[in-house]
Amino acid sequence: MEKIVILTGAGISAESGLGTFRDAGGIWAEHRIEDVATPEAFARDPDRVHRFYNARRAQAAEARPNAAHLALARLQAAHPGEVVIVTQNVDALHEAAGSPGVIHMHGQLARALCAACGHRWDASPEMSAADACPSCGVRACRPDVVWFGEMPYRMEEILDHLAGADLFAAVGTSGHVYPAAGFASEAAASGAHCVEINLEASAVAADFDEARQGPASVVVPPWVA
Ligand code: BJW
Repeated sequence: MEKIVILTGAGISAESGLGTFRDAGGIWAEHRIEDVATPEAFARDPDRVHRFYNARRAQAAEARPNAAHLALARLQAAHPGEVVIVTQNVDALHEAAGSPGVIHMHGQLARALCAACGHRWDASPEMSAADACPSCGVRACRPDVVWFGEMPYRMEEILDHLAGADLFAAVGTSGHVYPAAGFASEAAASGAHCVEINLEASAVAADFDEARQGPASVVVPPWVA
């Protein structure tokens, strides 16, 4: 049984209409990271951070999975238990495509997190700093996403998957954000064949054995077939 680990980034959702972060005109061209994607930004101005994520949540709710999400779901269905998808994306497009067990290492727009007690629940479309936690009642509700300086979710499980991988593929991620940017080198160290699928070479392209360049919706379907 072959073990395949697929890391996805914002590029896989670009053709579903969701903006990437670092491409020209991307999210970080419109918003400064220090204003919206750090714990300090949230402590300073929670309303601004909630406005940013409420807008992204509304946009994500309109998006539909594209041919790349659908192809990865088909790959999982064809090889039950052999294909793990780890996504840095906070949208739910892999789930909408039918992928089971997706690991959301940077959290999910659709979930809320209580900064006081750690309770999680389904986010309302318009979250606000005044929302009370359904468990402890404290008004410290934040989006359940991982900001710079915070520990990505389920790292031990991800590192175990990488250590056992025969094949590792990264789809639509720039390789600028760690620890995800280090996954190819982790997987390669354990003997996995590493494939990068992207419009262009990422910042960590040298860690891969093979590159397939082009839009994910064009490159991924024949790659999984
Ligand atoms: C297409 C396409 C198409 C377009 N088809 N392709 C080591 C060295 C240096 C620094 C650090 C380090 N380790 C940690 C750090 C600090 C920091 C970090 O990485 N800083 C760097 C910027 C230098 N990392 C952290 O703080 C992380 N936490 C951490 O490390 O905790 C400690 C720890 C220690 C030990 C072990 C484990 C942990 C947390 C990072 C959290 C990132 N959060 C964000 C926001 C999430 C919520 C939200 O969505 O708002 O995550 S930032 C943003 O970047 C988001 C993304 O998931 C992430 C990655 O972006 P992604 O997906 O790669 O998108 P882009 O836009 O960068 O690239 C898109 C790509 O797609 C491009 O390449 C295009 O070419 C391509 N593309 N269209 C195919 N159609």
